[in-house]
This record gives sequence, structure tokens and C-alpha cells, in this order.
Amino acid sequence: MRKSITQKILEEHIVEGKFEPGEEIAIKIDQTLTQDATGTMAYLQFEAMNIERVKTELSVSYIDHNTIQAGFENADDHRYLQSVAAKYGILLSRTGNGICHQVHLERFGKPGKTLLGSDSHTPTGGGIGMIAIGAGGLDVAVAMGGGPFYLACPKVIKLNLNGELRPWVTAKDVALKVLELFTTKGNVGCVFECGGDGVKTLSVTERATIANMGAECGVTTSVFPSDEITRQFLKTQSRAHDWVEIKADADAEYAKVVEIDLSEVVPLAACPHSPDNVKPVKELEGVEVNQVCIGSCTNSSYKDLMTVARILKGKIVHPDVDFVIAPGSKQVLENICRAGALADLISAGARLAECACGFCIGNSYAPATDAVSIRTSNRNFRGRSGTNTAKVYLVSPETAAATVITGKMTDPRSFGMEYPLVEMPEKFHIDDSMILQPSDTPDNVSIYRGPNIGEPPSNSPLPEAISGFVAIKVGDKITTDHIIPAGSRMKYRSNIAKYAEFVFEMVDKGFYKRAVQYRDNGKHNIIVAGASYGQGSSREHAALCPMFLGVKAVIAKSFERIHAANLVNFGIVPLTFESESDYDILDAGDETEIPGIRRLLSKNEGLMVRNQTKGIEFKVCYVLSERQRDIILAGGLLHYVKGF
Ligand code: MIC
Ligand code: SF4
Repeated sequence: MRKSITQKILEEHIVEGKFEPGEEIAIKIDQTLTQDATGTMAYLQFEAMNIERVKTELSVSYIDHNTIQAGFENADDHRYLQSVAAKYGILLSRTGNGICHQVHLERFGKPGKTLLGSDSHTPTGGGIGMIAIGAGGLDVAVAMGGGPFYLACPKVIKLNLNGELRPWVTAKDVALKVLELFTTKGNVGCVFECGGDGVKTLSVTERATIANMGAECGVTTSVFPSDEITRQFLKTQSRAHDWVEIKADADAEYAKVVEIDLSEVVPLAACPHSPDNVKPVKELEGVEVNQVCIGSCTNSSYKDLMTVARILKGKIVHPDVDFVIAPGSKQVLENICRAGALADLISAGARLAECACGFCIGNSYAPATDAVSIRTSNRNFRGRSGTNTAKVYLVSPETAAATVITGKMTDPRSFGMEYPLVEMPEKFHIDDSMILQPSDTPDNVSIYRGPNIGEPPSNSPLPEAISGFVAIKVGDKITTDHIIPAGSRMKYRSNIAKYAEFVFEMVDKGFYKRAVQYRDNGKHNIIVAGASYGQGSSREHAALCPMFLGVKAVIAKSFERIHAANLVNFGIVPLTFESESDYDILDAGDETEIPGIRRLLSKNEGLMVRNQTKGIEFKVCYVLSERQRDIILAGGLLHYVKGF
């Protein structure tokens, strides 16, 4: 009794430790997902573990990120992924079938199960009542091999949703409201659990939108109850048999309860360049807009696109606006097509992009210089759109649709139209033929490896002392997009030596050369950072590429969860300043030592950093379990788990 949904599901899956917030626990993973941009490395690492077949209930490999195929690299990676899936017992969702989170929700998500995905928006599955967590590819590879997933047992924060959204106000506005309240910093180790009367007014895809953007706050995941609405959703997917009821006990205890009255939420926008820079759309009205992009794993469901089509029916895109739509899945596209809505979108002037991440990851549809782009996606970090000078605002599909027509940021409530109500089909038209089953004769499957696929590099065991230079000093809220960009660079995801050339290119173009020079002279590299280092994506390349460049430690004011775990997985020590003002002691280029780190870490004892250039010493801290310390000492998780 007195249990939250989070506690109930986690306790059913705990294999080590107990539900004690802050303590390290290990949980059994029922399902995994990978996408192609993180998946190639995850499967290379899985192969290195010498396991014959995945041991999960379900593992799906999605191809949705690197679909642009400018050059041979993407297609080579896709062939590799297809052969690996066939051999090791993994389903493969082919290019064009849709964005992993949308497809997983439609076809595979099951209430009460655990899902680990090599993508930070895996918590989208919380919309269907799963504990769905984003992680680095190596953690997902271990889970596919039957190993548990280790995490800090979360503190559960209840978002008490009451009342009902008013016309033109949407789940996206709720997600932005949550970001306004919690910001992108300081929520590590928490779970958002949604409850309250308002939950029953939200469909599963609306819930998924809210769960999806919890990732921007940095929470471990977000979760909703599984109720009659969930059962209904599963029925439309011909999966009513997957339904189980999941609800919190009436007297469940939470670390904190935050009330959100849905009827008071208004259309909101996240302004450049952070998802927590939230303002009412009303205050932004009149801002001239050059591009509108509708889609991404946050807002590309049937309901989203049907609503947009209803708004745009018989109207035409403003002449100064470039208008792109990327449906979340083939199922969404096929169903809006059958409902006649696609024709309305096309005649309104929409450019139809494929069912993939596309514009969201900046590998296509980059806006013009200094352009204002409004998007229904979830991240607006500087440069992520593919254009450094662009100003990206995140909004709901409704706000985006109204703006498409007026050419200026428009609060949809002042659009002068009655809110279009969209009927959901009793049953979606379902066609799973783009999901390939694994081979029945895996011994006959040979793995395809094109020239873009390199061996995953591995680290050496942690040295006795770290001795080298501060290779770069960065400020607060450095995202993994800053550390290693995606967009046009993403095609090198399976070629670390090449991809590493772009580490920190958006922050300091000289970093790569400097780091290589220090490394090749036998010195270690150290990164110094401010608060909330490693926000955003789960890409382990933000640890793997620095590791390849000889980075041994990151000293920061604070870290985000997935990135900190990735650093450990690749044998880089995540350290924090004991006193935040010590951040000022270290500057780029300072010769710096962390004496005795191997011995002290193995005994869980305190560490000193010696700035030899300035002749100053100061204390640094770490919070690492014995298992994590052993992983670092071994030089990374792959060395540590080999043979388990
Ligand atoms: C993102 O939205 O940043 C990505 C691209 O989906 C990443 C994964 C990646 O970098 O491949 C994420 O969110 O984890
Ligand atoms: Fe794809 Fe964008 Fe979602 Fe990442 S946030 S999974 S790039 S749609």
C-alpha cells in the first residue's frame, strides 16, 4: 500500500537493491529499442559480448534518424543493422516505417513493462504506463544480453493534473508548462508521475507528448496510469490483450506534489535557445516566421496531423513561410491519407517529409540564415536545426498551423476559427509489413559491414594518476549536441575516429587538434564544465569520442543522468567541484594533475586536483557506486562485462 505507479513497476523488476530513493538499484528490462544513429554502436558492442541471441521479451531496432542517405554511409549502416537484427533475434523497423517512439507506442508498448532505449525520448512510452528509460547504447546492449540496468532509485514527483484543457490548448502546452516550472536543470534522479482527474481527459498520444518532454527536464522518466483510455488506445491498435490496469494507491506517497490546473494552461512557446525558455504565445504574437515544421516524436500522431489538416483545409501557406510536415509513422501517414486529410495538407502547401526524425535532428530542412523557425519538436538548442544563427521556437501543432497561414507567431485562440474536433478511428488501418522478423536460421545470416563501420574503440584501465591539461573549459547547460553534433555529422556515428574530429566544434573549433596533440604527447585531457553538463540526447558518442581523444576526467558543477552514466561506461571519471567557486581555479590550457586517482577511487576515498600552472590544489567529489568505480578502473563497461 501507499505505492506510486513508479514504485509498483520498479519493484516488480528490481533484481538488486531495494526501492530506496537515491540508492543504486538494478532492474530487469523487458523490452529494448534502438535507433540507427545510436544503434550501430550498440550492436557493435553487443557483438563484442559474444551472446548468441537477445534475451529480452522484445527488442526492436528502428531506422529513423539517419535516413537522408547523402553518401553511402547511412545505407551501409542500415544494411548492417538489418543483418544484425536478423541474426540476433531483433525486430527491424525499416526506413520509412516511422520514428521509434511513435511506432513503439503504436505497436509494442505494454503497460507495466520496462523499456530501455538508446534514445533520450524513450520515456514517451510512459504515456502507455510503462517505465521507459533512455540510456547509452552500451547499457542497452547489456540489457539485450540479459544484464540488468543500473540506475539511482528515483524520487517520485507527482504532477497532479486537474481540470480540462480549453479549446486550442494542448498536451504540448502542458509539457512546456512543466518545463517552465521545473526548468532543464536540477531534476536528475526524479520521475514525473502524472495523476489527478485531468489524466482521464488526455488520450494516450497526448500523455506521450507530456512524457516525451520530461526528458528535457532531465528526469529519469515520466509515467501515466494505464486506465480505460489506455485500453481504448490499445484496442484501436488491435492490441487490447496487452492492456493491464496500473494505478497508484490512493494514499501513495510522493517526494513532492505539484498541482497543474489544465484549464489554466494557455498556448506556450519555448523561445530560443532552450526548451525551458517558455513564454505565452500571446506575448510573442507578431514575430515574423520563416519556417514551420510539424512532426518529431513529440507531436506527429494521427490526432496531431488530423487537427492540423482540419485547421488548414481550404487555406494556403503564407508566402514567406516554408512549411514541412513529417508524420510520426507510416501508420499515421496511411491513416491520414485514408481519412482524406493528406490532400488538405498538400493543397495547403505542406512539403511532405518522410516518416522520420528529419528536421528535428538538423540533417535536413535547415532554416535560412537568421531565420525564425517554429517547430513542434522538443529541443531548440542553438545550431541543432542545422543553422547556427536560426531562432527556433517550440510550440503545439495548433499554434504551428495557425502561424503557417498568418506568417507571424499566432496564438491559435485568436485565429478566428472554432476548434476542430477530430474523431479517432475505432481501429487504425494497421500494416506491419515494414517490421521485419528475425531469421529462423540465424547461423546462415552473415553480418554486412560496409567501410563506414569501424571497430568500437576501447579505453585502457584507469591510470594511477591523471596528468595532463584542461583541454577545454565550458559553461553551464552544455548539451550533448554541443559536445558532439548530430545533423550532417551524424553519418559518422559508426566511425569513431572520423566522428571525433567534430567534438566541441560548435563551441571551440580548436579543441580536436589540441586534444590530439596532448594525447599524442602522452598527456591526459580534462574537460572543465559548469552546471548540468551533458543535457539532452543519450548519444554515448559524447563520451566515446572524447575518450578516443584521450579525455580521462570531466570536472563539472553538475551532470545530467544519461551523460554521467555514459562517461562511466567509457571509463571517464565524472567529478564535481566540492565548492562551485573552484570552477574559477581551472582555465583552459592549465597543466593539471589528479594524483593517486586509481588507488583512491578503488577505496572510495577523497580526491584532490592540483593545478600545476597556478600552484593551487582543491578537493573534488564523486558519487559512484562500487560497481561504477570498478567499471572506471577497468577502463569501461565493455571490459567489465565481457564474458558475463
Ligand atoms: C536527439 O533527439 O537528440 C536524438 C538524436 O534522438 C538523440 C539520440 C542520438 O543522438 O542519436 C537522443 O535524444 O538521445
Ligand atoms: Fe528523433 Fe527528434 Fe525524437 Fe530525437 S527528438 S528521437 S531526433 S524526433
